[in-house]
Amino acid sequence: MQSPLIIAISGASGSGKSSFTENLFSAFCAQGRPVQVLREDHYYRAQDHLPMEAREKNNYDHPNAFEHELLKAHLQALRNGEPIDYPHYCFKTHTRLPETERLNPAPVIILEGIMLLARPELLPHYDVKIFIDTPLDICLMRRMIRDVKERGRTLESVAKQYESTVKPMYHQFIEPSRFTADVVVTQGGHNQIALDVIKSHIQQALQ
Ligand code: UZR
Ligand code: MG
Repeated sequence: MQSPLIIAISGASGSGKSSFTENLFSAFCAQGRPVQVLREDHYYRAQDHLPMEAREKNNYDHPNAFEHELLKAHLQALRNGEPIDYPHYCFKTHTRLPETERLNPAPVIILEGIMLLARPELLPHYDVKIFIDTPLDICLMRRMIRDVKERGRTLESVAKQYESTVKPMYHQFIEPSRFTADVVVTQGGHNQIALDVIKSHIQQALQ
C-alpha cells in the first residue's frame, strides 16, 4: 500500500476543528474513499492513579496533558501500513477507558486536536497542516454550549477553566502554532471554499 496522506487539523477549543474534520470525512465517505479520523483528545493521558480532585485540577490545555509519544508511535505505525490500538478517553472521569479500538491504516488519515501543531517533533509526521482560525469569543460561546450539553459541566466551571487555563494556554501554545500551518482557515468548520481546496488537494494526492 502507498504511504497514507496524513492531515493535521488544529486550532482553539471550539474553533470548529471537529466540524471541519466531519465535513471532510463525509465528503470522502460519500465517494467511497476510506478515510480514518483520529482525535488528539483520545490521547489525553490516563489518570487512573490520581484521585478525582487532582484530575479536576489538571491543566488539560498544556501539551504535556497528552501522550504525544503514543500518538507519534501510532502515526509511524500507520505510515508503515500497520494497525494501531486507538485509545478512548472519558471527559467525565478524566481518564482513559479500559478498551482500545483496533484501527487499520487508510489511504487518508485526518487528525484533529488543539496541540497538534504545537509540538515541533510531531510536525514531520504530517503531510498537510491546517489551522482553523476562529475568534476566541466565538470559540468560548461554542464551548460553553458543548461542554454543558456533552461533557457534563456547569456554566461556572466552563467559565473558570476558560479564565484559568484555556485562554492563557491558547496564547502560549496554540496561537503561535498557527505559523507552522500550510493553510489557515478563517470562519471555522463550514468554510466551503477552504473545504473544497483541501478536498481537491487530497483527491490529487490520491491519484
Ligand atoms: P476540544 N478537557 C477537559 O475539560 N477535561 C479533560 O479531562 C480533558 C480535556 C478539555 C481541555 C481542552 N480543557 O480545552 C479541551 N480544559 O478539552 C480540548 N480546560 O478538547 O479540542 O475538543 O475542545
Ligand atoms: Mg472538537
